[in-house]
Amino acid sequence: MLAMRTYEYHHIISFEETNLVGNVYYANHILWQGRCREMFIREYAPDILTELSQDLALITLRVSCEYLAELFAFDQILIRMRLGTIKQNRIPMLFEYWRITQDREELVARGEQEIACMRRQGEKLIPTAIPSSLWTALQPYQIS
Ligand code: SSV
Repeated sequence: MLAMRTYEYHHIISFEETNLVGNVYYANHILWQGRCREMFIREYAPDILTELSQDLALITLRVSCEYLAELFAFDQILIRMRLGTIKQNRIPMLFEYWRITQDREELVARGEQEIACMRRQGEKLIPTAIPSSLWTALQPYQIS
């Protein structure tokens, strides 16, 4: 089987992300999905940032997370992002959250989100093709 390529984002959990009980507040997992996709753009298609300040809009259509284990301050997390099946202007992303320790990697959460490429036209949002730089950056992550 052909292994699907992943984009990796590393994160070390801070006390600011934990709650009174000491474990990570659930909403942070969604923030990390956001950081992961942004770092991908920053690394592989930075011109998208300029476009976003003009008429491009990358609209988040859905987000989810399935929590498998509690996380704590100083845990080292590796987020692996995979590309789902692109349909028209929509880009689905799949996330695996791994806790990394000296001797093992533990799957601690799974997530998904989908964005749509749109352009602002006055008050309206009009569907638009995936911008070419982003499309090119995504190609190595498509399963053939
Ligand atoms: C302003 C804003 O909302 C930015 C959104 C950024 C979206 C980035 C999407 C990147 C998708 C990357 C998919 C890569 C799969 C391996």
